[in-house]
Amino acid sequence: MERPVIDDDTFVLVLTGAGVSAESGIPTFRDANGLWERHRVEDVASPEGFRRDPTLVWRFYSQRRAAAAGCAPNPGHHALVALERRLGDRFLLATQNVDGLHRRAGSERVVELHGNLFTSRCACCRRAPFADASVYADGTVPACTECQGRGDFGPLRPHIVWFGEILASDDLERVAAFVDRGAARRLLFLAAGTSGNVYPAAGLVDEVRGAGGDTWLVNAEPPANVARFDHFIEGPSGVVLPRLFG
Ligand code: BV8
Repeated sequence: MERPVIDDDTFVLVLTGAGVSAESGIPTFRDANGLWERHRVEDVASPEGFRRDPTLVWRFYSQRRAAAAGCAPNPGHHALVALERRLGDRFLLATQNVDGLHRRAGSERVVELHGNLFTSRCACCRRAPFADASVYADGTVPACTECQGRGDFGPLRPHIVWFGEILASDDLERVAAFVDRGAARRLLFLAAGTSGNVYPAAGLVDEVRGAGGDTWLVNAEPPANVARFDHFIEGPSGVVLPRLFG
């Protein structure tokens, strides 16, 4: 199997998607039997859907919280932890996954581009997002305890970036700064387990290529954007990533 050269000058930016958690038992989005086959994305993962039916949205995320809490990181997650320990600040992991499995595996330099399943925030007030593993299976829409009574009482919502919402600017800036630092030395980009359908994450490969970086993709099958990568390794990330970096 082709393997990337990682020397003392190399900066590695990793982008992961749902495929990396598939071997932990977490369903992907766009595969057969994926989440978007059973749920309309505009109903459960958009601000308009939440305004229309917050009960449905909380049921969807409650089910996912309950399922993810029972899952454990797999060898793909652990291989990225080992790579980070080797590279230190020359490593950054940008994940589209909200399941928290990278951090549970031990990854520290992590940017959760699409938020976190086990964090909630108020839909109305400026209260800081907070850790929350609550499951609302009975149709409850949780209320914010901080703005209640001050006239702008609002429901809590999952701390997730929904379609049509803007990703956190400090997260995007952290990734862009890493690309700049790596481009000044030797930059390697690895995407794993992602179909390359969702922007801005799907555009990262083009940014890295524009900066002169080498681009790798590990995926169970060739996705539509495979031609935008310099190297493609077909296979399950839980098997391929430990072989690449083990
Ligand atoms: C925004 C909720 C600014 C979280 C998610 C540019 C061009 C076109 C459109 C746009 C554009 N820029 C912005 C857009 C609009 C939109 C977008 O991208 N639309 C697409 C669909 C065309 N983007 C946005 O709205 C973003 N916001 O840009 O703000 C803005 C705003 C308004 C107006 C202008 C600008 C916000 C995007 C946030 C999306 N949030 N979901 C949740 O509940 O989890 S997206 C959802 O998709 C998940 O977060 C997920 O992480 C993400 C990406 O999916 P993947 O991870 O790739 O998963 P998928 O199932 O697709 O693929 C899995 C792959 O793994 C498969 O290929 C499979 O073969 C493989 N696989 C399976 N098993 C394995 C495996 N591989 C390896 N090993 C295995 N074992």
